[in-house]
Order: sequence, then C-alpha cells, then structure tokens
Amino acid sequence: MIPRRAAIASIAAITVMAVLALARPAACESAATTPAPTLSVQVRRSLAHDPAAFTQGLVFHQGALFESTGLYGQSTLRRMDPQTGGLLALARLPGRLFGEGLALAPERPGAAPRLVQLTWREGVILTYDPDSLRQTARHRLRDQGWGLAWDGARLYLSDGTDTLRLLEPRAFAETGRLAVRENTRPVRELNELEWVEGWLLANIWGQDRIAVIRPPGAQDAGQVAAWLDLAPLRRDLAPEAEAANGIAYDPRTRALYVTGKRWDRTFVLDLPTLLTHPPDKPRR
Ligand SMILES: [Ca+2]
Repeated sequence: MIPRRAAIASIAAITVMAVLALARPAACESAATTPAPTLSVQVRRSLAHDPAAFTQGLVFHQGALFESTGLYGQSTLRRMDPQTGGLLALARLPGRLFGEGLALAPERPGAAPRLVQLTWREGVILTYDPDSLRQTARHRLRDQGWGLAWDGARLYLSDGTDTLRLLEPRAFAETGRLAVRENTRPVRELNELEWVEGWLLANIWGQDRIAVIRPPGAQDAGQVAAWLDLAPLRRDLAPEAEAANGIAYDPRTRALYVTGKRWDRTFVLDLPTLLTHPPDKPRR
C-alpha cells in the first residue's frame, strides 16, 4: 500500500510530466517556425571600391584589406588601403582561372599565415605570400569553391550549397561538414564567409543580408542566429552594383568591412551587439 503523502506526490509528478509533454510539441513548433531576427547595421564610414571588381573574397590582415575578384580573364588578388580603399598591389590570375574565396591561414601552428585563394570550378587552390602577393603553392580542390574563412584552427569553405566544408590548413583535406539551417529550413547558396568573434558570417548569393551562423562547438551549431540587413546600403551605391559579397573584420577596431560585386563603395560597419560576445556553448 502506498502512503497517502507519497501517492499525492506521485500524482503531482505525473501531472507535471503530462503538462510538460503537452507543452513540448507547441514549444518546438513555435521555435521551428520563428525566423531569425533581422538586425540593422550602423555605418561608421565608407571608402572607395573599384566598381569593376567582381568581389569574391575580402579579408583584413595586419592593417591591410585583401580582395579576391572573379570572372575569366579578369580575376585578381589585391591589397588595399583600408582607410581610402586605394589599390596598393595587384596580382592577376591566369585567364582560365576564376578567383573565389580568400582567407589567411598558416600551414601549421606557429607559421606565418599565407593567403589562400579558391577558384570556382577549376579544382585549384592557390596560396600567396601576403607581403609580395607572390604565389607560393598550388593545391587540388574537390568540387566548387565559393567562400573561405579561417577560425584560427580550421578553414570553412562554401560551395553554393547549404553545407560548409571544414578543411585542415596544410593540404586542405576535408575534416567535417556543417549544415546551415534557419530552424529546419536549409540556407542555400552560402557565399563569401568571415569569422567574427566566434561567429561565422556568410553572404547569401543574390541577397542583401548576411547570415550570422552558430559554428561547430556552439549550441545549435549550424543555426542562423540572426540576419544583418545590408539593403539600406544600396542608397549610397551606383545602380550598377551587383550582389553583396565581401565581408572582412578588423578585430583591433572591431569594424566589419562589407562590399559587393561591382560596388563602388566599401562600408565600414560597427560590430553588431550580438557579435560582441561569442555564441553560447552547448548546455550539459
Ligand atoms: Ca571574408
């Protein structure tokens, strides 16, 4: 026989469990259908950008902006002054290579970082000395290359799908994958990438917004936490400006540099508040 007090406690526990069981599907459904918030951006200043540059990659390193541009016969690697946007150095790619994503990554821990430039469909990754823009090596790339970012330990490569490939930095072998979702919806055509204070940022092909993605090791890895709205920047752009595609980050000034294909300006944005702290770790 169960004592009366224990019986009441059991009934109370069962009732709580039943309420939780009923509440859970509704909570999940709500979370699965709520879009990630769209955040407005604050423009700090803007600088000149070559309106002929078909931007595919942008990265900041030691006081300079580096850019990769695409199109056959027009692809380049550039170093620019981040104050004025003025061109400091330029290297041209062979006419049969279409330049794509760009990142700085050392071959091994402790080594000086070298520039790593993807090509679109040519199956080639090129590396360069960032000071001279002299090509130092050539590697094989499986499938297409779109965007590239370095988090200090591994590279993230986009290829136009909803899934990022994780690569080790020596021979660029694949070590993992990250499927990007907004709730349950796959986020396709991920393009230019940037690693910012523990978050992964991605342009989406043809859209004036940047996805803020929770990276591997964070809670809800692969989920879009927010969108950065770039649409208002169009007001200050020539009508010829094409897709937004170019994100770089200067951690010293906490500034985001954003530009796009054939944009005549590069915008320097304040770091959105969400990005001032790294994403949460998984709950235990
Ligand atoms: Ca970038």
